[in-house]
Amino acid sequence: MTILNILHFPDNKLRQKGANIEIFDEKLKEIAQDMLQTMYEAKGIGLAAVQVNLPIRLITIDVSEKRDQPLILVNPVIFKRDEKITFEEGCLSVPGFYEKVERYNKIDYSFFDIDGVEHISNADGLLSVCIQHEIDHLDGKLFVDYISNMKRDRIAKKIKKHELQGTVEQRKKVPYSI
Ligand code: QAP
Ligand code: CO
Repeated sequence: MTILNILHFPDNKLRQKGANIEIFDEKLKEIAQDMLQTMYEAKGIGLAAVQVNLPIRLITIDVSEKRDQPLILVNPVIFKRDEKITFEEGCLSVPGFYEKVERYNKIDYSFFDIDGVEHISNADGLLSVCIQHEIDHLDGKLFVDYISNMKRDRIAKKIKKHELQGTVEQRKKVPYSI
């Protein structure tokens, strides 16, 4: 298993759209396990393949308190939405920033499991918001797209600055190799 590299906003690769998955093979199972491991290691509740630079319609989720109820959703589609809800969201691709976003509280959705079997299910509350957030990733959309341009630009600047500082830190550690 491998910890995958999570892309950070404003990386343009986060704007890639995920393609529908048509082959349910061992490789897909491996990717799903790597994504779960990556999500748990980063202390996330949801991760979309696009966030790890894989433009396919695959998401992993675990909203359970004990973090022992992994969900793997392939080609998820929401076909019914009900009741508005406002949720303070974060994102592994927008580390350290949280903003209120309006979503649907109740959804009916379909997905394929990792073996290629189709299921229909419903969700509300946190799980519902998480599925909407992750499907957005598969369409190249981020939660910061719902906030003001001014706030979004400020967040982009701050993340870029942090990342630059990270590079500086790395450079300090091995000055002789640069
Ligand atoms: C999406 O988000 C979500 O900034 C998943 O420093 C968020 O797992 C769905 C995270 C809220 C519904 C409600 C964020 C971890 C994790 C950070 C996440 C951070 C460390 C975000
Ligand atoms: Co996210």
